[in-house]
Amino acid sequence: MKRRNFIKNASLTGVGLAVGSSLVGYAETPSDKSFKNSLKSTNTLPLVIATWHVENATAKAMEILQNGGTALDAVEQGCMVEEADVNNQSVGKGGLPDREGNVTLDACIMNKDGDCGSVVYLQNITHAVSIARKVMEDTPHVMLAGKGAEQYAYELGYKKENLLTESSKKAWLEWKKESKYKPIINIENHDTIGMLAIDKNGDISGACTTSGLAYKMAGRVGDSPIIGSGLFIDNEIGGCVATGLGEEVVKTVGSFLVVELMRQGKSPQEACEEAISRIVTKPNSDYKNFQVGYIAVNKQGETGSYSIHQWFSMTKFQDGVNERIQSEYFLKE
Ligand code: SD4
Repeated sequence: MKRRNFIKNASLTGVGLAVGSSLVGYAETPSDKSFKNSLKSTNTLPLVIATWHVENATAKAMEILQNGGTALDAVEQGCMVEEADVNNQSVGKGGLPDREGNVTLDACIMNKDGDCGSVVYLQNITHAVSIARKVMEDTPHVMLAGKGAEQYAYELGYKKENLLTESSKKAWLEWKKESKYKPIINIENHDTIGMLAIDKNGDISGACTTSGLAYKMAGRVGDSPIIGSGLFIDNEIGGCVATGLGEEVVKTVGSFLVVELMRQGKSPQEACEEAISRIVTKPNSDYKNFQVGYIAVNKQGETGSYSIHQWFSMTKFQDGVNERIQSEYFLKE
């Protein structure tokens, strides 16, 4: 049984690699020498990558890195750009609410020393990522939830805010008419933000922040604040962040898996593809109906991204170029 699964997984990974190689931006196969060289030739530091289409966020992070700031400062401040953007309906202020109309935020952050902090089910505070950082730096804990996290934010001087904007409220009221729950694939191509940065010293940090799935059950927490699932950093190896249906990421401990695969010698691209294959090869996987995407960077500054469905993208800022890179994907139809 184990052996059969192993073979099944191995062959599917092979499919992912072969299919991926024919796509956007990659003319050669992954085993082709020039393909490997092209990945290696772009590894100048500092660099920042983020999930989805978030050029303003990566620009903010790069500004910090260029001024000699740490990767930790860069990912926090980059994520804060999206948290404050009321037009982004899946992060921070303006995020779509749960079924009861409450906007609840999940976020986490991890630094070069392997320290981490997270907040789950945080309400009434826009900058969840900053509270997560404070949990990491100023408390003896890793994770604060709900009222405790909110109370901690007030103690830090944050003010209570209404995170439900008029347009998110309108969307929720519209949804309530039928109350049909189905994860939305690639919502507006602009979703949960996960960000990874390497600073001038070569140190890696990462952060992730989200309002979670729109119209989730009250109390639901996704992958984004769960260290190892939504985010993982190992400064010796690299980092990974996830987006999409958090339940599936949690079940496979996705980001930790990607970093461990890189430790074993896989490139960031190969590691992301293998982590997606673990999801889609599960018996009875419903992967046609949900999206998961990973982005990853290794210590050498090589990057990769992969998703189940088309239209996932990564924003990358390196060598003065801040660009959106369409991700390779598994499901070709
Ligand atoms: C969650 N992973 O709460 C988040 C949502 C997300 O793209 O990333 N959507 O499950």
